[in-house]
Amino acid sequence: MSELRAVIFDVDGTMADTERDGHRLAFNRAFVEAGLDWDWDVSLYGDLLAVAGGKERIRFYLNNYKPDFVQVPNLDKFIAELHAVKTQHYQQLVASGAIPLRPGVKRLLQEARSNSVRLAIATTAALPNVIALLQLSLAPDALEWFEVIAAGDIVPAKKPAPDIYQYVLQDMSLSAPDCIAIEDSRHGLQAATTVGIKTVITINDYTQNQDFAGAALVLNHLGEPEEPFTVIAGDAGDTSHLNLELLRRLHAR
Ligand code: XBP
Ligand code: MG
Repeated sequence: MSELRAVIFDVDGTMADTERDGHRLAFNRAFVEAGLDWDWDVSLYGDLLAVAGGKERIRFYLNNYKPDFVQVPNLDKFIAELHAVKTQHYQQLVASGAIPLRPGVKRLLQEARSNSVRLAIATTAALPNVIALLQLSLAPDALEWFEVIAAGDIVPAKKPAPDIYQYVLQDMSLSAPDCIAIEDSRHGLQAATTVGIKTVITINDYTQNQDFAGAALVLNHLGEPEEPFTVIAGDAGDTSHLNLELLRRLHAR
C-alpha cells in the first residue's frame, strides 16, 4: 500500500450542513422569484436528495411531483435559469454567515496542509456555490488550499457515478490507493469506492439512515479535541477526532 498522498473532500453535507438551511432555502427563494408555487419542505427535500445536482433535482421534481406542469418551450433553458437564480440566493445565504463548517473540517484541512498532504474537492454542486462557501466559511485564501476543485458540470454524470473522482485522480496524476475521500452520503460513498478510494463517512440528518457498508469508518462528525466524534461503524482506536494519524491508519488497512 502506498502512503497517503491526498485527501479528497466532498462539500455539501461533509464540510458543512448546506442542504436543509442552505440549498433548500435557496431553491424555494428562486421558486418564489419565478412566480412558482413550489415549496420544498424539509421532508420533501430529503426525498429529492435522491438525485444529486441542483438542475437534475429540479427536473426530477417536475417529472415526479408536477406531472401537470405546463410545458415551457425550452425546458433545459428554463431549468438552467431557475438554477442560476437559486445559485445567487445560495451565495447570499452563505455570505450572511448562515452556513458554518462542521466540526473538525478546518482543523483536518490545516493539518493536511502543514504535512504536505495534497487536497482536492469532488462535489456535484455548482462551482460558484463551492467557492462562496470556501472563501466565506473556511478562509479568504481557501481556494489555494486545494489543488483541484472538481464541481458541478465538469463531468457529465454526477454522483453516484464515479466520474468526478476519476476526474480528480487524473487531474492530480494520482491513483486511487494514494487517496482517501471524506463524504456524507451513500451517493458519495458509491462514487469514491467505485473508483477504489477508501472513504470516511460523516453522517448528517439527511444521510444518517443510509447504508454505508464499505466505508472505512462512519462518524457523526470529524470531531475536535474538545468535541469528540462518535463512531457509528468501524474502528477508530482510542482517537477522539479524525486527524492525519488516524487517516493514515485507515488508509493503510
Ligand atoms: C450535493 C448536491 C448538490 C447540492 C445543490 O451532493 O447534490 O446538488 O444539493 O447544489 P454531494 P447545486 O454532496 O454528493 O456533492 O444546486 O449547486 O447543484
Ligand atoms: Mg455530500
